[in-house]
Amino acid sequence: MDIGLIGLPQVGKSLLFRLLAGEGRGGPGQATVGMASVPDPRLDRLAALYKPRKVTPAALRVTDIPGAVPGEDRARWNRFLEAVRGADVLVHVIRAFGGGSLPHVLGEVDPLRDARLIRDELILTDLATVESARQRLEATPPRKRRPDDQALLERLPEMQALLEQERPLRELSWTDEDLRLVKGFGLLTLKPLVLAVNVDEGQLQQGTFPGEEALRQAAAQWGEPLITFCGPVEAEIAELPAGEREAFMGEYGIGEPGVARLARAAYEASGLISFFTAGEEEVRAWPIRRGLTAKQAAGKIHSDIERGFIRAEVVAYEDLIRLGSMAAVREAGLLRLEGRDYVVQDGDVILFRFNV
Ligand SMILES: Nc1nc2c(ncn2[C@@H]2O[C@H](COP(=O)(O)OP(=O)(O)OP(=O)(O)O)[C@@H](O)[C@H]2O)c(=O)[nH]1
Ligand SMILES: [Mg+2]
Repeated sequence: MDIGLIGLPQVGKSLLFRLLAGEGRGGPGQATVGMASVPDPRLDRLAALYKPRKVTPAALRVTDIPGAVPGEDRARWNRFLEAVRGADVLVHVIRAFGGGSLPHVLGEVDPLRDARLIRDELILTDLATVESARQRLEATPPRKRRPDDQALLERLPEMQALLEQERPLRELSWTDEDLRLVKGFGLLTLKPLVLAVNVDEGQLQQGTFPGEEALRQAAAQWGEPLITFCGPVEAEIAELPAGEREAFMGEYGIGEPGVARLARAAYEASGLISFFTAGEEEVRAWPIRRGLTAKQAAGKIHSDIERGFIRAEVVAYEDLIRLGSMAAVREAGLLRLEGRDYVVQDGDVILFRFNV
């Protein structure tokens, strides 16, 4: 799963990237790649219970994509789209922070305009892709069409109609089979998108930024989560010793770093859930796609555990925390023995039994 940081130039993407993933790998003008951990308060509670040697949060790949202005530099814009194709979830970083010494690339600071601009460009790009695929298939004589072509021809007009209404493809309902059919197209508006608004210190203190209400209304209508953060303040939080962070954030009226909320929003938007493994050695969160079976989830840990799967011993996170120990869970009859086809739920704490 790869989160792509997208947006106009000079909005704070690279600063956000460093906050999420540290230095990363890549060159000037190229997409930079790193790993971001996804903070989860449940993991901390489990760690407090087990006091393990090691605590491992879920992690996501993050790509910092150099910003581009639609319609300005074709080559740069195409490089931008190419990088966007490679991401699974998009975080659109939008500038709300005020002028100062750095003018906005489009002049005025206007968060809703920027959100619309990128959204509309991604929709237009998909429309062009869908139209040309449709024309190509319609021009192919029926006897020369490949097995998938007929199914595609049935699906493409609906996609095109939606895009023509300036709405993204993620609004349609997609089966795994549909997704397989369009996989090669690299459609951009199928990807979940999170809006990340970069505010300045004054706006953070006031708890709002100019244009917030209009942007929130649009985001709600689009079904896109919206997170605000202040790059420079986040950088200060990250530098503080853990014990001083809470008091510092309290001065700004925030309970949790914006980057933590953002990582979690991207994680949730991508359709991932977490199951946990917990012991004296390690407490760990494992990201999986919703709907995976116990046997498939075991394979995320090690292929041997999947192959030799016997059963999963499962307790819900809430039950374990409420009762305070595995022994108490067992006594209360809340430790479930599940077979290979059990569908893993978010927050399951699992011990896999297997033989190799
Ligand atoms: N005032 C203020 N300046 C910021 C903030 N975030 C970033 N900047 C400044 O904006 C400039 C650009 O920040 P970057 O993070 O490099 O921007 P970017 O979005 O990666 O830009 P491109 O890589 O060109 O697309 C830098 O000079 C930062 O210091 C912010 O929250 N407030
Ligand atoms: Mg950058």
